[in-house]
Amino acid sequence: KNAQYFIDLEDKHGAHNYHPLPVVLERGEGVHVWDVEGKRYYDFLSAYSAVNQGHSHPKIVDALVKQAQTLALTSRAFYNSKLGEYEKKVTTLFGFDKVLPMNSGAEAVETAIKLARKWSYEVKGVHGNDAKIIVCENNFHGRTTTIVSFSNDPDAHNNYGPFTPGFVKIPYNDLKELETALEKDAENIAAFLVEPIQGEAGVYVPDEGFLKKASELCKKYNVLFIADEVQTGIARTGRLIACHHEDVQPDILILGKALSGGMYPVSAVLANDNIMKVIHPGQHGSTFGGNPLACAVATAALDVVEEENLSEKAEKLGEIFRNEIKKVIEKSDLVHSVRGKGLLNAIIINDSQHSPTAWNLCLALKENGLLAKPTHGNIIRLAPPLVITEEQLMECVAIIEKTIVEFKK
Ligand code: IF1
Repeated sequence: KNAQYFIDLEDKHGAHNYHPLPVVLERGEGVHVWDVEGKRYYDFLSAYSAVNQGHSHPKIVDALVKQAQTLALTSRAFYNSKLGEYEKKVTTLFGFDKVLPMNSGAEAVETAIKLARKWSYEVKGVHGNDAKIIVCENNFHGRTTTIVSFSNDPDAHNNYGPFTPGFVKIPYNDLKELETALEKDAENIAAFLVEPIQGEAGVYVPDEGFLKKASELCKKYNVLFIADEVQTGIARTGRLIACHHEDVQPDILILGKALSGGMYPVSAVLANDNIMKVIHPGQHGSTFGGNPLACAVATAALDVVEEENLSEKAEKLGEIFRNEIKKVIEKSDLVHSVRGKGLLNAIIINDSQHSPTAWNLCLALKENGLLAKPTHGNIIRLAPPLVITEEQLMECVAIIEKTIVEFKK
């Protein structure tokens, strides 16, 4: 059975909501994945930063297998012997009183929105159904109907209405607009929801000080600062969460993806008691949220982040990577620039957003043994698992250099 067989099956029987690179993967280990023909690749997508700990990390696999053989799911109708210790670990590590466990990133964002609204009515004193949440242009927070209501990406948003009201959009990285929006309607605004680096928008890093000043503005107007660190969290940007670059502790922290090392869908919403206390039994939940398997996996995944110093590694290797890529850029006019933080980086291709150049470059990278995917046409995200060694990273730089230098439009 060759690659085409599997591609044809997906094409025939699966909804066409993705346009994958034509490679069929069947195995992964650390920074590598193998296709059905046995060819090995460096994974520079890391499942959108979910496999920060590397593919099939033995410690996380062990936790998964052991717990699956013991107890996988109880529902929250009963206590289980894994949840409490996991909750203690995750709250201690990130510095919050409480955690609310969910599964997907989008569910955790929904949870944060509900929590902020409820807090605004019951603690802040917003009236009726007037609560508003400030969000940013070009955000990506997930795919639910409420979340796509405040997306301005036409693909994510169009024809999914009627849309959920209560969101105010401002430009990203714009403190003036944030303060204007806060000032205009201070008594009705529950929260400011923001990605510390905009991932889907193309790894857009805000100006230094933006997060710090934004969080201070929120405090000034009694508005919750919600950080969506689903993609930026868990050491990806060189800190445990990207907010730590500016010593910001969000009021509500949203985690997902690499919280489980990509082994299992595990997401979380963290907040202190003064916020989390507004949710009482029966007011929010999930069949799978906080299940023993998820807790065992996430506990192991967080252990790996600490034991293997993945934050420090991402910080150091990210510096090296951007410096090396800058040298490559000088040798070619195909790539315009490189940007990012830690090991969440992107190169911007010197071509229009709708040109096929970035896609074709990704096909060429694939031929040379490295997998990456364009985002928004002319931007290619480069985000290897954080367990990559410096030697492996330099090998990848060489692959990227060779591919760029040899590339013909
Ligand atoms: C898709 C991007 C990454 C996220 C942030 C919440 C979620 C995500 C900041 C929802 C999810 C994904 C989902 C995936 C593509 C992807 C993505 F290209 F859109 F930007 F990661 F790079 N907050 N991001 O980035 O989490 O419900 O998916 O678990 O195709 O939708 P989820």
